[in-house]
Amino acid sequence: MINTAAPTISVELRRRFSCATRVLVLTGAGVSAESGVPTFRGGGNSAVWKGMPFDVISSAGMLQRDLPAVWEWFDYRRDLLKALEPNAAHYEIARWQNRFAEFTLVTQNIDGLHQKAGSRDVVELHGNIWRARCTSCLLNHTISTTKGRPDNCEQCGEPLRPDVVLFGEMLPPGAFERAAESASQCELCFVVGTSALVYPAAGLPEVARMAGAYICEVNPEPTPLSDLCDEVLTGKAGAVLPLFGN
Ligand code: BJW
Ligand code: ZN
Repeated sequence: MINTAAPTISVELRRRFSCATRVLVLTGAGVSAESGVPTFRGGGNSAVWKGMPFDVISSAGMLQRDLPAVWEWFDYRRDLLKALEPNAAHYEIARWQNRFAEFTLVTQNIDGLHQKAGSRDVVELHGNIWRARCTSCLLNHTISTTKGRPDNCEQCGEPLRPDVVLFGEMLPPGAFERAAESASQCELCFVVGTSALVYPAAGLPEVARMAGAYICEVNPEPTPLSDLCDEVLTGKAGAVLPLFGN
């Protein structure tokens, strides 16, 4: 039988949460699952597009071979996303930015739901599905929910590509460095809704741990990071995170 009871937050974690000044939150696809965004791995939800696993279609190689197919996959996902709203986990994390003196939200998600919930200055490790980038001059273009996306750069006329980080691509300049710097200085680190399989993001909790931070994972399933954590809150982010506000 599945245990649906809310996990208990230890006295130690509550104490640290009330005293902390430097806090880092790392999120993954699971934080958006309760908004209706499919996760990548696990369960029956593993992303497949026209018979291709997501790590094939969302790869640097596929972009080289077939940019229109990559756009079709991202157009499909933007279409799904445009009606979706942040959930209780996104809103709770947004409240934390005003609670701690130094707060850094690092996300692997490209859906923009943290920002929609009010989070500012989010470190987006894997880009954003609501932006396109010129393949030549690198100019960013915002993609609106209402108008169609342009195919070519408004500055130089060359083709655009999704401004997301595909497998085998480098992260945006400075993004990982900023995240790693915050991880190396935080006292409390939450790891929420990530399978912790994709690097370099999955290495951030280890950086925080090495710096002496208390690590708390929030996930209904164990991950390769669970053993490294000081505390594992087993449950859905939308049910667990609001417990901190009470
Ligand atoms: C809930 C929940 C609820 C469910 N509440 N939780 C070191 C070792 C080995 C390999 C590498 C390495 N360093 C780099 C690599 C290669 C590669 C990599 O990591 N591969 C591994 C998979 C083996 N990394 C890269 O290529 C990265 N680039 C790079 O490192 O550049 C340098 C370099 C270049 C060239 C060669 C070598 C190095 C780039 C990674 C880009 C990842 N991009 C994607 C796709 C983005 C575009 C798109 O959306 O299509 O990003 S992959 C996909 O995975 C997506 C996600 O951001 C990312 C992480 O997934 P996430 O968020 O963890 O989601 P899931 O689905 O895996 O897990 C969901 C979790 O939620 C589960 O645990 C559930 O239980 C939980 N959950 N409901 C809370 N309600
Ligand atoms: Zn251009």
